[in-house]
Amino acid sequence: MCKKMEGMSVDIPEGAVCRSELKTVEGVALVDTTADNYDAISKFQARPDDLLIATYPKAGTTWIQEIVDMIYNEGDEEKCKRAPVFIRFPFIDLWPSVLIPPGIVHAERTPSPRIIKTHFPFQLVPKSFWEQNCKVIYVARNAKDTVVSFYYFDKMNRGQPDPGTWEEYFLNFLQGNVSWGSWFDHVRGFWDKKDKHRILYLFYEDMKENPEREIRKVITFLEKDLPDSVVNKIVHHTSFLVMKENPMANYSTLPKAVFDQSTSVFMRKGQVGDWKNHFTVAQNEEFDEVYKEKMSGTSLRFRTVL
Ligand code: PPS
Repeated sequence: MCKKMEGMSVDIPEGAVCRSELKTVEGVALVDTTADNYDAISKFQARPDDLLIATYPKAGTTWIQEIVDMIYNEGDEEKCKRAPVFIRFPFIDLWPSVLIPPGIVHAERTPSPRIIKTHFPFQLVPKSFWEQNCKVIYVARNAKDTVVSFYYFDKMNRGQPDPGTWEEYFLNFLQGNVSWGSWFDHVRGFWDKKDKHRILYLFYEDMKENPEREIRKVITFLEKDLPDSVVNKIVHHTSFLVMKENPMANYSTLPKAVFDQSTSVFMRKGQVGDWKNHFTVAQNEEFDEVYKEKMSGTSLRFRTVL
């Protein structure tokens, strides 16, 4: 039987997690449990030394989380293996029915300095992050690879709305009719605000092209000073192949009732350009047309191949 909002349990039988519906908050599509509790989430109290990791889903959140944790722990992999990623980093948007408490409760119980995850678009991020002048790292990934990654994720994450067919999902994504809303509004929203707040805006494609260069940007932003030997360790520990085998980073500790990784693994391909294996010629044309319209007037540029 499918149950929702029944409190916490560590024993998660098949069917205990059920797929969400989408509801809107200020016109942004969110999973129903997040939308229903948004009022409480919006009142979350940030602390000045919180670091917020903000992303549209599938942009490289887990990757940047691991990088930041390695920086905070000065390259000590064992310390970064202290707990799975979803325990180490409270995800304030979430209001799960099982396994972990609501994200804001999880965050309140986490000692400072906290590294907090959100997928909210700029305007839905709790205001206290801006009032406290918190640092924010935003990672953006090109829309074509994002929609492919998101489709496979929504198939295997049993708490997400049913993605339907690839063709249906593709159209829903273009219309912003997926969890956390429009990719276009999300990447533009943070881009427009990046110089008004302490926001480091990174690109997944740049991280793939030259991880060391991007990791050094993060180290500088966090005002840390680490020797080359530690930077090299961070590059290695956060590479796709190492993270794919790391149970504390690859979500394999989540029960199948939550993430059914027999459908698709979380650390799926980690590439730039995989969209070419999924888009038809017609879909690509349609995508480019919508893209041109929705991205008009911005200086924001993405690479869809390296
Ligand atoms: S989530 O669910 O929104 O938090 O997912 P997120 O972590 O943002 O995105 C998952 C995608 O990022 C890829 N990934 C990586 N790529 C390259 N290098 C490293 N180290 C890395 N870690 C995660 C992961 O494989 C997902 O992308 P796809 O394209 O599906 O493989």
